[in-house]
Amino acid sequence: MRWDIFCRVIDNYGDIGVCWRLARQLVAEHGIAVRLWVDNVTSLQRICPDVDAFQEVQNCRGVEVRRWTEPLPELAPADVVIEAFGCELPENYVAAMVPTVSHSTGQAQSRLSLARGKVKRVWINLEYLSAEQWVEGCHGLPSPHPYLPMIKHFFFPGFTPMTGGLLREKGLLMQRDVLQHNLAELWCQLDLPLPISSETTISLFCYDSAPISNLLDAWAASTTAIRCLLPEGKALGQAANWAGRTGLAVGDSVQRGNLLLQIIPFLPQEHYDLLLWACDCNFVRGEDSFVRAQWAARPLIWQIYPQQENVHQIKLDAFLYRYCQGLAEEAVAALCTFHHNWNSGGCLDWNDFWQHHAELQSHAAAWAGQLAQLTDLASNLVSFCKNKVSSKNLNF
Ligand code: TRH
Repeated sequence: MRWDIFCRVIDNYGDIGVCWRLARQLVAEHGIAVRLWVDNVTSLQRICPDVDAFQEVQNCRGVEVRRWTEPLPELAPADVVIEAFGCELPENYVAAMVPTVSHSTGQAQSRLSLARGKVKRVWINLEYLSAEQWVEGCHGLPSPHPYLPMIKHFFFPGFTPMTGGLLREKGLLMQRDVLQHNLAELWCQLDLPLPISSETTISLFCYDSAPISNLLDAWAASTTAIRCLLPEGKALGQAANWAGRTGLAVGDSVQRGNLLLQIIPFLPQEHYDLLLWACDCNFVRGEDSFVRAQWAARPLIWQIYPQQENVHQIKLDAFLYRYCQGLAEEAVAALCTFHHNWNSGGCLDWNDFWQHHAELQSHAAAWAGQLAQLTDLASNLVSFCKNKVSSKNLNF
């Protein structure tokens, strides 16, 4: 089977982060030949430094990475076409996808089919992740093309068996467990010093709309020592202002009160996982880091990607509602209050939140265990597409 994944980088790294992870997993675990079309190869290079941002076509980790330019070169579409996050496929590619249904039979039809590639093709719109209830009802639904004889299917990631699930590589959790039991090795792989036992380590990945100064102030006033690891990126400007510096760069550190703030490089995607596994608490954002923080089985604070008319607040609450099941009332209140304030620029009471850290930690581990019972997204997607291909109806 051959698959084409199309990814348009809107902003940030989430779209390509998800597509890159999916592409690698399809190759490594399902033996699928994947072409990943991305309009901004530089963004991919940021999360995978082995990628050459100037190449039109290259092979990286078994994935054929191709710059998406329009019009796309004339080529035979793959058996499965993934349109990531409604990115809209190139017109000439869609035209080439149209099935070659002929009324002739036998040899004539099969020759025609061969000439234009396989007739049966699956077209998937891979959607953004949401914990909202309606996702279950929409996952897998068909959407007929307005004028071409083709059907696109919506595939929704999610947190329940009625959805497409979450990306999770084979062996990921075992690898996490091994390294979380050997923290010296984990910090060594990150090329960072092993924290002292009384220190709370926190990774911070957020948009610059977050109340970063409030957070750093709250940490400086923490009752216990905190080491914050801040990867190079959008938050650096605000952190520099807070520190009273003209700028902050990789390698810089600032000590204020009980907080030691350290600026670290933006890590390759696999190394970022290690950082999440290593830290006691992770501040994450968007979609992909948010999911990876859940696999890290450590307490997390999520900054959701802001949407118009505060639609994101509904998505945030839908997640909190699911995540908080089984957590004691006081910890729920502290977790929700902290999330709401972090996402709306409110006042942050770190000590109130972190007093529940032991409970939050065991809850994070239980949550990850519960999610691990679900089939992973790549496997669900492969089964879904195989089903569609074997369906009797040519147009599915
Ligand atoms: O970058 P994001 O804010 O992406 C967002 C969201 O996906 C959002 O839903 C989407 O609409 C918008 O993009 C366009 O956050 P996200 O999803 O966590 O993606 C970040 C990626 O960067 C993720 O794959 C992890 C990776 N990363 C590294 O590889 N190294 C690092 O050091 C860090 C901090 C992140």
